[in-house]
Amino acid sequence: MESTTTVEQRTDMLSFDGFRNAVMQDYRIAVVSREVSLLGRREVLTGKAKFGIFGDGKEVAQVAMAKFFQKGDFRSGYYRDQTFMFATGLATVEQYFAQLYADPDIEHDPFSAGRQMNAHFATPFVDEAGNWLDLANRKNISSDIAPTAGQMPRSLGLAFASKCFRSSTHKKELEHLSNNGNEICFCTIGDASTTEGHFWETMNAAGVLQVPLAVFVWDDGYGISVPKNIQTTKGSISTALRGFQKGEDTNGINIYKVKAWDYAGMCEVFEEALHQLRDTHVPVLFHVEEVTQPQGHSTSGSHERYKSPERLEWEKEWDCLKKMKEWMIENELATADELAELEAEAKTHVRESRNLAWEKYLAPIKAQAAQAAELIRGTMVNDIDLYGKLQQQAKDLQNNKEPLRRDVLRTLALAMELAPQSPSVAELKAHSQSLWEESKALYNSHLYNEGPKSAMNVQEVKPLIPSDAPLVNGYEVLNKYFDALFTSNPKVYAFGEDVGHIGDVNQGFAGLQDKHGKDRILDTGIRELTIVGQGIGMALRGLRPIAEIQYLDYLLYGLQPLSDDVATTHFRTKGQHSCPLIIRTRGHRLEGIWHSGSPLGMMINALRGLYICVPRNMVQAAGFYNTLLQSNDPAIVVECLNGYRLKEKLPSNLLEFTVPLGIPEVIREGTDITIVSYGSTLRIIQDATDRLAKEGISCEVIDVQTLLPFDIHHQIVESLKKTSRIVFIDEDVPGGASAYMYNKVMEEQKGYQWLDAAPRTITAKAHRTGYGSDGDYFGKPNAEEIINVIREVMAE
Ligand SMILES: Cc1ncc(C[n+]2csc(CCOP(=O)(O)OP(=O)(O)O)c2C)c(N)n1
Repeated sequence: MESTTTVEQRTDMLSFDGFRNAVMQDYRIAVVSREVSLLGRREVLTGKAKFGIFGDGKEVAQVAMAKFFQKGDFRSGYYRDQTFMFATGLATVEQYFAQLYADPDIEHDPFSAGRQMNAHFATPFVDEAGNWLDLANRKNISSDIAPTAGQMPRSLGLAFASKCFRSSTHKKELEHLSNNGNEICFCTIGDASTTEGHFWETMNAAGVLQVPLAVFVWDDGYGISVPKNIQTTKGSISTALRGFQKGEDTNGINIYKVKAWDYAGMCEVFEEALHQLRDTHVPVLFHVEEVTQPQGHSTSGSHERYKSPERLEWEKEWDCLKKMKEWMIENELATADELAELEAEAKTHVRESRNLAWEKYLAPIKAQAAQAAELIRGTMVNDIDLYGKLQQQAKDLQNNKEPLRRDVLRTLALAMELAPQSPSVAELKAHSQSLWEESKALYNSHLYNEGPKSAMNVQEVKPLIPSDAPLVNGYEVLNKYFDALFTSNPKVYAFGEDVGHIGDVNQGFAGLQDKHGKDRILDTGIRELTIVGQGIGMALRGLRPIAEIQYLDYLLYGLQPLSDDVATTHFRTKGQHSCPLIIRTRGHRLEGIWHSGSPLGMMINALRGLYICVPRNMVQAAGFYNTLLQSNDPAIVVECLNGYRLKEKLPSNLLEFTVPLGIPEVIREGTDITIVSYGSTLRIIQDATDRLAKEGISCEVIDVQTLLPFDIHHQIVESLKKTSRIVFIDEDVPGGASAYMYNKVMEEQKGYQWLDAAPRTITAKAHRTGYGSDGDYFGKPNAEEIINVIREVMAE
């Protein structure tokens, strides 16, 4: 019923009847969508859903826009786009309501399996085994996120991927992913969200890169209550962006202004501009003005609080549905009666779909409640009072008209608390346990890939180091590795600041742009946020981007999309998207406040959903790249800043060897104390432990190699069983990643049982590290400090 305009219809549109039918169909979708908003809000206000945000006021603009969204295209949008979803045939009203109710059945809410708030859409990009679907032949929706403008960095990457596909020399191999890079990324954003830096960085990068990005700004004049004159210079995003306008001999973007109530006008402008964009890859921005928001921002408040009576009156007068209807009648495309009939039918359709969604959402919970009530009713007790209470519990549960899963579990728990001695408790407990397991699959799964594309399933292959293996600088290991990698895998791309022409600041890519091409290994502007976004979009489209953040200290600029977007991608789509983005960066100690960063605590807390690899040398780093490239999981590899000029033996199986994740390596065996660490600090530890050995203290040094995951087979506790003493050392702040390692070993591995002395952490200072070698010495853990602490532990 809500399918988009087909090719046949388009051809048919050349006739008056065909045109009329297409317009009627668009109007119908717009009316259905409005009804969804009205009814959806009521569902929240009557308590059937917790929160609602709707697309009323944008209906006409979105039916117009949807006409030009073709197979292969992508959307990176936000929560106002329900009409577009209905018009493209990618969502039904029933599915919409299922998501509003947080229905965890993916058959009911195919966008997020109840994990996302309403109107956060997605279509599948990968199958259950993690293989990319034929995205070139599908209409593709990248999963929405709630942070304003959070869709922008990703939109750049989705569009940039078209450019990669167009220039690829392996088009045949990639034809299920792209048709010669003809795909546009449609990006939607609210006018107030254009205030975010994300918007400006993305527009600038798109203007420089010349990628097929179409940005639609829905301008309703407000960001919740704050009007646009407080949001945007000159109160107009298209005016503010004027300098971005592409000239005849310049790059840039094409900017158009349209009115949200002007169906015919929008169709005309969108068609022409998008047709050109597909061909030329010159980005476009449509400033869609005079948008209304009839029900206000969301269910959390009313717009009467901040809109003047005049504005409210204007919104009624210029409501896009009203205007479209007037236009249709004026142009004799329909009579008022015909439209009234269509509107009545639309209302019925929405109500019926809503009812179906609610019934389907409730059915399994009701079944759970009935089954639990049955069990509680049958609980054997020999106290009449207790019996009565249990019967009442069962009755209350069964009579609950809108039970939640938690009500079922709570009632079962209360029943067991009431009658702990009952012989039925075992059965209640087992039943409860099975419900917990079922709920885990619904609510707690898919943080990472769980199937064949999990990085955890990659088999270890040891590096082969022949006896005559050349001893080379660390950066040369990477350089030779990347050379082999780019020769063998056409899906791999690398980009970042100074990565292209000079081959990165430490020469890992030196000479490789000349060899493999400017379109595979490339420089970017200084824009960590959109470097990450560029990688996200490429990864979602089936490429294998290695996005470089020049120094770990600058990861903060790109942390938001990594945390909000990448880390949640697999979880929030319940495995329907994979984002195998690799962030390559370098960190730990070097010089001064902003080139010594080791904020691993920040990262492991913000980035659950990514793997975090902290190789101690470049051979290990290459091994991690190989492991990750065989999987669909996203990850960060932190190379040691001061390791590029240290000598390493070059393995002969550069593309084959892998380093497994979560497997620590004992790099020095000992019997008196276990030292747990990673990265650059290991070299300081080596000095300290050599000297401690002379005093007769035998240290076992363990390199954890990855922080996420952490020691999956609990090897560290095995070492602790032997030594009974343990120290965790790193260069993060006190209470950072060292505290995380401590917690893992003490709590998860139950290490506390084996201690003969208090466990310790040795970390950097709370302040940043001062400049110069003494700044480093007094700011980061040093050998003398390590020796002193270990002597103290040994003396306990
Ligand atoms: C980073 C961030 N800051 C604040 C919010 C809260 N918030 C949600 S929507 C919104 C206003 C957005 O206005 P606009 O971009 O004009 O879009 P509209 O909702 O009007 O369509 C705000 C401030 C958020 N979701 N994300």
